[in-house]
Amino acid sequence: MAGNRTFTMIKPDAVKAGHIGAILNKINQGGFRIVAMKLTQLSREKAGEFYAVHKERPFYKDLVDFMSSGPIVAAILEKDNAVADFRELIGATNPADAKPGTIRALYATSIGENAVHGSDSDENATIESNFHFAGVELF
Ligand code: FUP
Repeated sequence: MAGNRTFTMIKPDAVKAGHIGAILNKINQGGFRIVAMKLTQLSREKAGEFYAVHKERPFYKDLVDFMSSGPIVAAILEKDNAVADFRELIGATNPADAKPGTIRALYATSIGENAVHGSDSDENATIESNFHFAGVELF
């Protein structure tokens, strides 16, 4: 079952710009079922923990500042081949490289403020889902 789930966040830029509804629509049209979802805001500490893998990268501080700058929507999504199919739906990390019609091509403004997160492996999907939804009922 873990292989059929991925974790996403609609990031502060997209929430602020009023794109929650449009992005959820793309997610549903892409064949994903929402099994958990919440509107929340990450503290700097929690954002730093979530992106700890990037701690040594030059963009880490900006990333943590940005991800804790406003509300996000966190969700767990279910579909066959969820991780890979969702990465396809969101497009490349840099919206300039994202295929037309992908969520990042439509709604991201820069590589740093790129509208959505999608897990990059089944293992990380589980870790990231637990990070936000440990103990929460999944539907
Ligand atoms: P992705 O898996 O597509 O979200 O991309 P990464 O895990 O490589 O990067 C995570 C986040 O770090 C990105 F969403 C935005 C930020 N980032 C930058 O700000 N600059 C970079 O050069 C790479 C990533």
